[in-house]
Amino acid sequence: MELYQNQVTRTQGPFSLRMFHRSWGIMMIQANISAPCTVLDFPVRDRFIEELRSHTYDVIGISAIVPNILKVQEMCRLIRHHQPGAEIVIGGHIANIPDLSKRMDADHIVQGEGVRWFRAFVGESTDQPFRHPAVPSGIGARTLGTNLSENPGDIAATLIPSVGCPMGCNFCSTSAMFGGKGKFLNFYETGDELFAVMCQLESQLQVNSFFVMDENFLLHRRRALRLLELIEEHGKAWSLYVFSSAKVLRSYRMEQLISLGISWVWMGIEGKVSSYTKLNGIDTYSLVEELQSHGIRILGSTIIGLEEHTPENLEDAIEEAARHATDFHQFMLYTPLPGTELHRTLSAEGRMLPEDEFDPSDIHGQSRFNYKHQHIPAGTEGDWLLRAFDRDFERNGPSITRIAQTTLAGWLRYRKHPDPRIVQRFRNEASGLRSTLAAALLTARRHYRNQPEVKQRIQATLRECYRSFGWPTRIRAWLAAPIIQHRLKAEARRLAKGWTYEPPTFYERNAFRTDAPAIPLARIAVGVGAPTAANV
Ligand code: B12
Ligand code: SF4
Repeated sequence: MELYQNQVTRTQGPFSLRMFHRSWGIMMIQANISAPCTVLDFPVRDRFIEELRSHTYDVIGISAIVPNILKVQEMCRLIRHHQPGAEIVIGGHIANIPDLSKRMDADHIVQGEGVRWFRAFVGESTDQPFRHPAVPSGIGARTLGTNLSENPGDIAATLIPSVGCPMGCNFCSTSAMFGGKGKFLNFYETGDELFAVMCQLESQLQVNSFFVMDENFLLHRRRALRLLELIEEHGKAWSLYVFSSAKVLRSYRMEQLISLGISWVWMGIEGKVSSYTKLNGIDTYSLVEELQSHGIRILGSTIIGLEEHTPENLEDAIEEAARHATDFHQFMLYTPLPGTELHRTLSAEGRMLPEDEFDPSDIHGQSRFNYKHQHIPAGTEGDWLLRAFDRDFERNGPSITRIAQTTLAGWLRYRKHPDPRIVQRFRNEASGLRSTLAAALLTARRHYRNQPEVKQRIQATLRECYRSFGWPTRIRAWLAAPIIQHRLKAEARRLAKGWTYEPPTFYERNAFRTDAPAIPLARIAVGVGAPTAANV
């Protein structure tokens, strides 16, 4: 349930950003049905069995992705054993497997949007408005061996405006699951609706930033521009973290992006040899550089193992990715997933590997191919992927220091902006630079004392930080750096011993479940047993 460690900062060791994300799909369903409902998120096997033994359910829904198929099979078996009267419903990305019903003992397989399906299933009207759960976007964040603050104001709210993506790239299982090219589903059609939800989340969770879980948020232009008008009208100093294709980003003026509060963008950077058109005609180097110079942090995403990749050109593709010097970089293996055009094409060409030649749990984009690549010898793909992570880290240093650099650039550029709302937004974002981030920079600079290129970049950011925020920041950094350095070393030792970071189990009922008041109510889903220094 980790985003950064699994697929972004994977080889950054103790500098990696660690954090969990809740299962938003089932939370969304729970928040939107009036039937009594309990969510058990991230249970271990024994906890799942305990729940089946201790409470009787009419319906048990399971949400999963394709690599978790073996776990879901086992869960169905356990349900049939302990609760033979329950109906089993399976949804989420796993439902894209065409013959899933033959592979497991379930009563319903639900492809696509689950809220409306569940409403219909339990006999409720399907066209009521969606109720948005109030969920912090990440839980248990830590880096450099230090748990990060989860106080109101330090966290972002999850905002889910839509599901699906109309771009319909042939390998994209998300687009495929919600109907493919040209199709998507808006939970909130207009900027007004979205703004109202954001205001509620702002007051309920005490946040001023939003992780916008929408595969191409800015593509819905009318909604985004109306939201911009309302944000301006109401003087909201909000930050928005979005996913966007480069082409769509370029269709906005920089002032619009800044005024809308776009402060973090997840963007595909497929490289020169890619045949995908979403980057056509766009110089991603200058785009990244320009966005960063305005304080917009970039998570670049590069696919390893595109059809055109060969052992001869992959080194260049990796170098190209690293040269973008994005704040974060995700690398993923090109993987045909069931339900996609790519999967159908490779199946027709006879290039998918027989299922007994791989473990389905390994097909998650970070380990191995499930097909025969035309040029990359089988078994070498995982090494290429690690090379990409390593090269990005080696060239650009820890992501935490890159974020500091971009955030500082934004502050320096906008601290005197005539609109106080914009100044406030950049002040909020830069607040960490006055203390913890400055200390992290000092720690990293000491750590990289023997790597001149990285050290120099960190040093320049740190100097600018001291210059901008003065002696109090310098003193705080000096005082905190030895502590962080100590924690960094301790974290490195823990990692070397094979320590893993696991999410806690969440157990929450909705307000309609009145027979078990002892189960915490899912109002604000911060949940039970969030990780603390004591239990990691
Ligand atoms: C957020 C996210 C994560 C988060 C959190 C996941 C979590 N806690 O469960 C993090 C970052 C941790 C993560 C990790 C991974 N992820 Co991920 N992730 C996503 C992402 C971007 C959004 C999912 C989401 O929350 N959407 C918003 C909610 C509202 O939509 P939803 O989940 O689809 O739910 C709706 C329907 O699916 C349905 N539904 C869902 N569950 C159920 C259950 C029932 C019973 C019913 C009826 C309906 C139903 O109703 C919901 C409301 O409409 C998707 C891409 C995408 N846009 O879907 C990838 C995606 C799901 N992840 C993917 C992968 C591969 C992974 C990793 C394996 C990556 C890695 N190598 O480590 C890990 C594995 C995690 C794990 N062990 O399960 C793939 C899955 C591929 C596939 N076809 O199976 C996706 C599709 C990305 C991609 N295209 O490659 N992921
Ligand atoms: S732009 Fe991204 S989310 Fe949309 S279809 Fe292509 S890969 Fe999927």
